[in-house]
Amino acid sequence: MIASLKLAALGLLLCVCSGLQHNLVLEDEEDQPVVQASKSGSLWPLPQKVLISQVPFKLIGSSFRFVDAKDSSAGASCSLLQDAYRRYYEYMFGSSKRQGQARSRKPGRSELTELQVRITSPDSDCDGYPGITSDESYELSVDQPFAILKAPTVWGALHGLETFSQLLYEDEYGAKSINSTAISDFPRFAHRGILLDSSRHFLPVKVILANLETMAMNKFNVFHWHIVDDPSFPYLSRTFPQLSQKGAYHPYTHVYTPADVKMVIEFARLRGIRVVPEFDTPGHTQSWGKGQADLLTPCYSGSEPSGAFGPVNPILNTTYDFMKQFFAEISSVFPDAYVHLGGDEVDFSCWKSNPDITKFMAQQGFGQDYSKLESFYIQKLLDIVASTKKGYMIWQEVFDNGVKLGPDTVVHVWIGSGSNEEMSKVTSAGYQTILSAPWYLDYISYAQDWQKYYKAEPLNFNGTQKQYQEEMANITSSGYQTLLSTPWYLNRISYGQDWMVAYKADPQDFKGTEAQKKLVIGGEACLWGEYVDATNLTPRLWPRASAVAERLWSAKNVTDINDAFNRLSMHRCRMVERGIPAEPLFSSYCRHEYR
Ligand code: CP6
Repeated sequence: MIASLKLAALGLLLCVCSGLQHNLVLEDEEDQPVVQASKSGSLWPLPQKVLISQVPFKLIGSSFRFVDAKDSSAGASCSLLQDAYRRYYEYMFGSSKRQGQARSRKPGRSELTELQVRITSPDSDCDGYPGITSDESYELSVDQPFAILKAPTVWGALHGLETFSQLLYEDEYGAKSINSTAISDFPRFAHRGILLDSSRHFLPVKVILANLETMAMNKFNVFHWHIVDDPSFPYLSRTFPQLSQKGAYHPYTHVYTPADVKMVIEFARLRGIRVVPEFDTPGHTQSWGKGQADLLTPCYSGSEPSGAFGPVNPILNTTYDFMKQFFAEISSVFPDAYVHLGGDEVDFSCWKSNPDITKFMAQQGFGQDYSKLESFYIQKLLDIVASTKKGYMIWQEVFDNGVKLGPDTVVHVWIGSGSNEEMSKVTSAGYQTILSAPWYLDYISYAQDWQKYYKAEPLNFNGTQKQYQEEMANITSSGYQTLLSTPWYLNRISYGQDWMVAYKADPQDFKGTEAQKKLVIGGEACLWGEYVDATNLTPRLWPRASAVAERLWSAKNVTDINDAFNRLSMHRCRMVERGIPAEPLFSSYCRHEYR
């Protein structure tokens, strides 16, 4: 038994990406991973049920084919599937140009030549869009004479193809094999998202597409597009083109045209990913004001307008006329059943300064409670959006302020890492919820940590504080020269393996009933854009977001951090091999380094 496990482990060590030597020398032995091959190879996120045998089959690019099963409800006419076959063929065997002649020789006895794909439900969803209720399950059997992938819909088939490609491994001569395997898989949570912010910095479409591609490798299924915010308005609206003309960083080069948006949505669809756009109001709207007069509240200094503007002006009818037209467009441009309406971080100071708002507050009997005014606005906005037949997501403040929400509203929890008290509150009120609080991937050491480095002073070591300063004092009092590096480790935002913190957070880890837990539909990793643009977005996001991917897909009890480390290291090398500049987890190497 033990001998056979060792053999399996050896076999797996030969996997495509496992040219990794984890010779870890770490400060905190207990928390840290040890050298070991996972019995699940390089699978990430880990499927619900996996049985990998020790029986290997050879795979040869020139004779291997993806084939639509005869009784499949989606075949050659399903371009989504055909497109996916091409993608996965290239991932597995490299660009088709390098492949030699077609099947001229007879396949060997232990060779696998076909993966048959069968969509079992009469409606394969090939030409539709994925949604919150889509069936993403699949079953994969790798055996002779061929492998079989069965899934009710194309969405499950896409996940199955990714898993199949992850089973492939390479020996030291580059020969590819796959072991006889049985997998039955489905996600633990239906909403598994990534938030990208294209307002703080413009993100070229190319970067967005590369991240959708990587999301598919990690079985993420929601792209939460925080498309506009205070600094810029890059969404080119057909109805209100002046919004981006005036509000984008540049009216032609830093905008998403209708064609760009279409491309993003279709690219995502072909990978089973929903695009949920966020148009955040009434706060975070400075850029809206540039192209839409009278939309924002004029702030006052004393009895005069100061020239500054605050949140959306909630007391004008024109505001709601605008929102009606604007969200009518949004609901037709974005096919997903949900839009995210924001509602976070509303600053009341400008509203407080404005005499017209003060008068309105008195008329409405709101007293000094500006969250009542915020609720007044949101209430009207929700009714407008509901009339476009869309569901909506909102940040938790909207719920906290007691706004009456539609029954299918999704409350997005982002405040307070760790303790999930808010999840408990939201679900006991009967609302669906998703968690982001522990997954601010930009929040490791949020803001300008260069200032910390800048402020550190090598000669400031009389007395107190930092250990390194004491050390400097010791060394120099013995008469030696020294130079300082301790406060200037710039290679990591938060030094060490911070993916583990994300990995350990569980959205359902709060006190509540089973009915409450069912309302937790998933989570999102957020990469806010203040410190991120095309130059650093991808390595900052991956593989740290992969930790979130496994938490949201795999079974609750998949928590072995050593096993996760081993699989994730290999998964990261696989992303690198596929051209994604995902950063390393720790000292290691990949067989095929990033080029
Ligand atoms: N932008 C918007 C942001 C944030 C939020 N909304 C944010 C706040 C605090 C942190 C990170 C991000 N930058 N529109 C809050 C949801 Cl730490």
